[in-house]
Parts: sequence; structure tokens; C-alpha cells
Amino acid sequence: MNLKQKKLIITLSTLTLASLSAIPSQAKQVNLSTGGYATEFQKPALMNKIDTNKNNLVSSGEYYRFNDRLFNELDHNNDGFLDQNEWVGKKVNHKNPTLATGGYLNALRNTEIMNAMDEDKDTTVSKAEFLIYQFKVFNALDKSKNKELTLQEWGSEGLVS
Ligand SMILES: [Ca+2]
Ligand SMILES: [Ca+2]
Ligand SMILES: [Ca+2]
Repeated sequence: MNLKQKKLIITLSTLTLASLSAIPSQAKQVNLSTGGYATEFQKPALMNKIDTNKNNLVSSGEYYRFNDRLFNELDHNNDGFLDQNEWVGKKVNHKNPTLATGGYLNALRNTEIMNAMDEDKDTTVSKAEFLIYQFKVFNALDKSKNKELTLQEWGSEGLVS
């Protein structure tokens, strides 16, 4: 086991859905203005894909499962880290092409978004970094703080500074 893997296990073991849901969005706004990312993210079509039980709400659990699967799909060598080649290099060989919208995947796979997620600046995005970032976004949109996003909250302001 290399150092990176050790670090990942330690970080992930402390990451529960409850702890992720409690992450403050820190700044009032999360800056996702790069390359139309926020626009693609906030489309109802993406929300609909994440809302697996089709009750027109995205729960923190649905959101967690979506991001967990998305990370695993991008992590070609299954080492728990996304490097630059996995992020923007070759096209994703979709194991599950219906997971997200094409527009969202294109906007996500941008080095500026990758750098924003890479908290410790080691040029890879660990699963912990990925989930923490995605939950900052979730929590910024969850205006009513009930760990569920309505369509109105999904499209609400607060992601772009
Ligand atoms: Ca739902
Ligand atoms: Ca990897
Ligand atoms: Ca990193």
C-alpha cells in the first residue's frame, strides 16, 4: 500500500453521508463559473437523472450515490484517485452512459474544475476531495437545510460568484 492509498483510507473512513451533509459551503457562494459548469449542473435533466426514485427531490443519499458512481466511472485504473489523464485525457468509456447528461460530463471534465476540487494540490482528485466538493455544492443549494433539493433549489442562485 502506498502513502496515497493510506491517506485515502484514513480520509474516507471519516467521511459519512451525515458528515458530508454537514459540510458548510464555506463561502456564501461556490464558484462554478468555469466553462458553463454551473449551467450544465443546474439543468433539470441532470437533476432528473440523480432523482432515482422520481419524487422530484434529490436527497443527500441519492446525491451521494450518484457522485460515488460518477467517480468510479471516471477512475479507470480503480486506484481511488482521478489523475489528469482520467479527468480530461481519453474519452470516458461509459460503463453506464445514462448516469449523467453529456453536457454535464463535458463541463465537468475541465482542468479548472479539477483544480478547484484538488484541495491538497497534489494534481490528483481523491474520492474524498470529489465528494467533499460536490457536497459543498449540494449544501449551498439546499436553502431550506433539510438535506433534500427541490427543483427550485436545484436551479437556485449561489453557485456562481
Ligand atoms: Ca428523490
Ligand atoms: Ca485513477
Ligand atoms: Ca488532491
